[in-house]
Amino acid sequence: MTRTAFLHGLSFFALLAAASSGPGCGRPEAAPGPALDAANAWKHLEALVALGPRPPKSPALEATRAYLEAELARAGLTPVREAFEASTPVGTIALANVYADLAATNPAAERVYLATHFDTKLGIDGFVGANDGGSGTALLLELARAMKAAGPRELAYRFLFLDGEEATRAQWQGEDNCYGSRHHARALVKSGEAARVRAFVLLDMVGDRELGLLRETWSDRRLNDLFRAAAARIGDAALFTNEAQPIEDDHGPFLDAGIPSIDLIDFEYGPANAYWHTRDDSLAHCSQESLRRVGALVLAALPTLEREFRRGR
Ligand code: 1BN
Ligand code: ZN
Repeated sequence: MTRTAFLHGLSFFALLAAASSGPGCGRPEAAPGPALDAANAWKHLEALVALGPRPPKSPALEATRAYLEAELARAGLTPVREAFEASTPVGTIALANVYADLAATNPAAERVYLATHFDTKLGIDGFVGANDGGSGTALLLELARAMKAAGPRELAYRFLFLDGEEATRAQWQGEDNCYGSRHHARALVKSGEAARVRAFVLLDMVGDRELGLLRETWSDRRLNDLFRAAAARIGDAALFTNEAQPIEDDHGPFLDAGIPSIDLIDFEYGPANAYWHTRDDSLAHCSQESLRRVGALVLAALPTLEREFRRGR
């Protein structure tokens, strides 16, 4: 057979395969990745802000939990409410995390956490936490929807919405903060499940209109590098600033549990962070585009994380 006839034969089979598997390619196409709809995330943010401040014991905080459960169920996931009592300087408070699991192709697969907090800080008039608490929650709901719609991945995922992140006192001191994350991480360690968690990714204050994620220095260095590389790959290296700073946040208890963790956070909210924990943390200072950029970053980073990130490496 001549080379031309051979190629001709090949192209005949290629055409057959292309006709059955999609345009322009002779082999089955990879399943499309999750398609994030930033407008959906923004709608969630508007809905959360419309509930008003979400501090401990408020009806708005309970309405937020109910909203999370309803939206996770609408996405085809099964929400789980993890209720617990937190002993705080202002007394014992009933709190509840909400989470939903996305099973992997392999039922024995390890798990990655995508997490955020949804509460707002007590005692600040008009503080609705559009960015602080709202943005991560809105984006994580949309990530959960998009990832569920795209089907199972190589690793299992848990979408974890944390309660009680904010301190009950004015100052962030000692253990008066991160109640939901400490509760969840403690239970993971107790059950032995912590050893099967590949990584924990926290989204906090990711809706700032003038977005700039810093290098949070408690976070796992390899995860910091992995997310920066992903930003560069999608042509959005500007998503990260050159700032490096340690910030205590909900990733702390997971780091303490030996789980590689990262806090994706913008901690320059307004001039000299002037909007943080004030009534200026509003929709007007957030943008749909910022949610889109961080969502795209997370989705771009996950395949590398799944492929290259192994515990103990
Ligand atoms: C993030 C959002 N944090 C609180 N609300 C964590 C934090 C704690 C940030 C102390 C800076 C200082
Ligand atoms: Zn806060």
